[in-house]
Amino acid sequence: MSTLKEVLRKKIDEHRPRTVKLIKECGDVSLGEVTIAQAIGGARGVKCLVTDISYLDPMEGIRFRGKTIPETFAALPKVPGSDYPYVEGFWYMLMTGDVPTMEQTLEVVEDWKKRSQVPEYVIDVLRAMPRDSHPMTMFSTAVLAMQRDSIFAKNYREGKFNKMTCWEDMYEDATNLMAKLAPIAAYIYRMKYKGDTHIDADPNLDMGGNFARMMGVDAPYDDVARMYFILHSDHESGNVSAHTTHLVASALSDAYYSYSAGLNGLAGPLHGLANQEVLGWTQDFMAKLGGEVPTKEQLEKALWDTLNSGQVIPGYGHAVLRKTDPRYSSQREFCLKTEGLKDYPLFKLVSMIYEVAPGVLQEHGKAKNPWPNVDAQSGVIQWYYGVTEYDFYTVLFGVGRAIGCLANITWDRALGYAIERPKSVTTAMLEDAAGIK
Ligand code: AMX
Repeated sequence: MSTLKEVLRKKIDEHRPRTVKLIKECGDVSLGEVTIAQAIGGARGVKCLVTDISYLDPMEGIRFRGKTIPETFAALPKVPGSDYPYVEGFWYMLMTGDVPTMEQTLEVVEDWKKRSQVPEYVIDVLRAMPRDSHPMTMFSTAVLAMQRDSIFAKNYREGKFNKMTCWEDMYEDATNLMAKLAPIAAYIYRMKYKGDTHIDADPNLDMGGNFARMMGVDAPYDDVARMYFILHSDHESGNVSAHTTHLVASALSDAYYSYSAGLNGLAGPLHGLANQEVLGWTQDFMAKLGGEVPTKEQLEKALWDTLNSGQVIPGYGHAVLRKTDPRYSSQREFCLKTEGLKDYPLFKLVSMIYEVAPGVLQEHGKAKNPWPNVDAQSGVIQWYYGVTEYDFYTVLFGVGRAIGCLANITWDRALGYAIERPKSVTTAMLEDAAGIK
């Protein structure tokens, strides 16, 4: 039995009475009313989800288990010779709320290694797909294909479902899936873009190190991977990928069904695909100028042209945040401290967009948040290290996002969260409520 699972069991036992008490004794306490604008407008700001894995403050940005991004990076055990922590240690922290010791972290590293072998049938499924399928379609299909191996689904089928212990099956599925996602992503990448050549994992490396190796990209891409996966892991529960994963899991669907669904939401241009869109927009714009870095005036005009043609400026705005996304800042800092990257023309252009776009969006007057989100910056780093196939960027996001989504649905099971079923009303009912009929 792993230390992580034992610590998690203790945490779950301690936490359960809090949830039971809240429902039984305080269930009628109101968290606010729902307006017509919220009912039509994507439930923005409606407080109806519960998670302790992360919290998003509109002004401060994300905290993982109470820690800001710099605090998270500072607290976790680092990979020897690296400035960045083990992704495996971060998984331990999101699951339990505790910062693991090096020993506890290395236990997870070993556990993931044992579970990381991608089944041959998944490779067959990927190879049977048209090679020009979007990599997100391939990634989500690979996750769904593995559903046949779900321990939760098997035990449920065999009548072994138990409300108090079923989180353990979810935990096993979540860990098995987490350990395989990076190798699957790297396999898709090399099959689609690198002449179908593949590189085996090195048993001496951690998840981030092995991902860089299997992608075929040299250091410091291992650090980029660690940073990227941690930054993209979780953004509380209301975003499309996390909410979809939670919603599907609430029907007692297993981790594979649930996360495959979450990935399909992540693939949308208003969500995870935005990082691909940002780079596409930026590259097209530079190409029109013959590869030159533009002047601020040229950039301002291009931003207005985009808005006037009815499109959004990708990488800007957010449903909750009202300032620069600290995940953007963290990646920007990486660029500024990395020789070569800080003078890279594409980074300079992205920095220039940061100077110009918020003013343009403010003048345009629609977006509630004119500041950049995580996606405005991440593609530049990938491009710089030679991962130029930007169709693939959302897959990277999907590997990272799994950490948060899978930790969340493990806790959902542990706390017995109910099947999700909000109530609909008709347009006539809204008109009635508003007194305009
Ligand atoms: N460019 C142009 N218009 C924008 C805008 C942008 N970057 N961001 C918001 N707006 C517009 C909206 O389309 C909306 O217009 P409408 O009233 O005509 O429908 C209006 O401003 C109000 O929107 P909002 O309340 O500020 O944002 P939202 O909560 O509805 O949507 C988001 C949030 C992220 C979808 C939106 O800001 C957007 O489309 N941004 C660009 C895409 C992007 O970067 N997505 C990635 C987000 C992070 C992530 O999930 N990976």
